[in-house]
Amino acid sequence: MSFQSPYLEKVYEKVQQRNAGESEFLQAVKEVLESIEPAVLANPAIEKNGIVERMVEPERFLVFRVSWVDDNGQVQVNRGFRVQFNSAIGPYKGGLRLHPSVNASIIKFLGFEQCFKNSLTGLPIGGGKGGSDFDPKGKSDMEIMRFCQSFMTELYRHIGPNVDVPAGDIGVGAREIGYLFGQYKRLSNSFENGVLTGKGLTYGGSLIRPQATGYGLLYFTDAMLQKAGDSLQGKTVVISGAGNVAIYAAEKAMELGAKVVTMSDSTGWIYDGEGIDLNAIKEIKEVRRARLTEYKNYRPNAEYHEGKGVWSVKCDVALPCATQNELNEDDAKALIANGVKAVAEGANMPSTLEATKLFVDNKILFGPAKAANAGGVAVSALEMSQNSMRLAWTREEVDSKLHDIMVNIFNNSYAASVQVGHEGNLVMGANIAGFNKIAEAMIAQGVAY
Ligand code: NDP
Ligand code: 2IT
Repeated sequence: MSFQSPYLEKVYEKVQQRNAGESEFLQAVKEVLESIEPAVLANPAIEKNGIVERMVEPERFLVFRVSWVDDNGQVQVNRGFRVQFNSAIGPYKGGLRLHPSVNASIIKFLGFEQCFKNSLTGLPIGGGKGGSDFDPKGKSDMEIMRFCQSFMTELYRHIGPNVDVPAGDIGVGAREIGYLFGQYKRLSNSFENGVLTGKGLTYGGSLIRPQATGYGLLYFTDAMLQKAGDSLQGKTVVISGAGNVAIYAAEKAMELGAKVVTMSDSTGWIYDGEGIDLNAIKEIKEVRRARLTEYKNYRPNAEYHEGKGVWSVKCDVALPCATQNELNEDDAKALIANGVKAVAEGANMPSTLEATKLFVDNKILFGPAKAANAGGVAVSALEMSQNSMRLAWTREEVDSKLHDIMVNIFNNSYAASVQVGHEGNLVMGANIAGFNKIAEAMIAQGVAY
């Protein structure tokens, strides 16, 4: 193990024992512990107060059965999860993921990362995450509704506007949030719309929330490029994914003068040298919930390839926006060999540890997920503010707050990287800036959990 600090070494050993086999969670913890080392060595109060061993252990981890009836009258059983990771700086906050791969390791890695991300936003939100191994693909609206109602029938007793505020993630958008909110309202007999974010506009949703993660990612990428005296104007951008984050990342990249040439889904990827037709993507993915194979019907000159391949395309900027560990060491080598200037993570932990190290060592402008994709949860926190006030801000107001938050996250992460003598290493900078605020709040609140 690569720790200088015997304290961190000991904490990480314990994490490995306690969470044996949970590869995604261990990966996320390892990256954070390695990068906060200078902050831990510089402040003896961290070890004295047992901060790191408390941060790596969730405050609460709920696992529950979700049974529902499909359209054929068959009973189906899924497993539901909610991790309430850290409430030092605010109510637990984080999305719900519906995907067949969901398990304890994935929920815990996402919840752990969320704590630092939420801290970086500067807003009062703690960290949480949840979801289920339910596969939304091919399900009817009624099946989605029955699943969401059953899921909420257990979850509702554990959440609340001042307790834990779920939102969307993979497989969860406005449709699912609507069904979840309807069931919460019925069970609690109370219109508390601050309990969920990502809601529809008619019942307390915020303008710009659907766009926020993608737009925020580009505001962050723009800030990285500007610091290096560059901009997005005229850049070639490759994007993976074709879901919520990918679509609005592409939209903002184009608005800022770049050309987006790829997108992907879980079966294949498209290359469109003339620039992706985003209206076609929105119709295929948002309206019809169909496959990217259909893109050729709109743009006959575009290429469709089965499997994975976005990172082999020559580009200036790469934006992984699909899922964890989708960009490995070989992909990073290919991107670097092709002259990539900036990589910013729209997805959570899309780069493996080896790929991240290559980007950092080669001085590629690298925006780690916790910092670069924080725009989604930041606007969720703004949605909570609007719900508390019972008022709604305009599109321009929300967008300008989002922009300022992303620039602040970049500046704070950059400043933290300078402070520890690793100027420009935003992996260290973001982890340290996020960590320090939570640590200070935990120390102030004493040892109760
Ligand atoms: P969506 O469900 O809208 O889209 C996910 C996209 O990624 C789809 O194109 C999907 O393909 C693809 N994908 C998902 N899983 C896999 C997989 N195992 N292999 C290959 N492709 C896959 O989700 P989001 O856009 O909301 O989320 C994308 C990423 O961004 C996730 O990592 C999420 O945690 C992260 N994120 C999301 C935020 C949000 O506000 N929504 C905020 C911050 C981060 P297909 O259509 O075939 O399923
Ligand atoms: O990973 C994330 O930050 C999200 N899925 C958004 C969480 C939120 O509460 O808006």
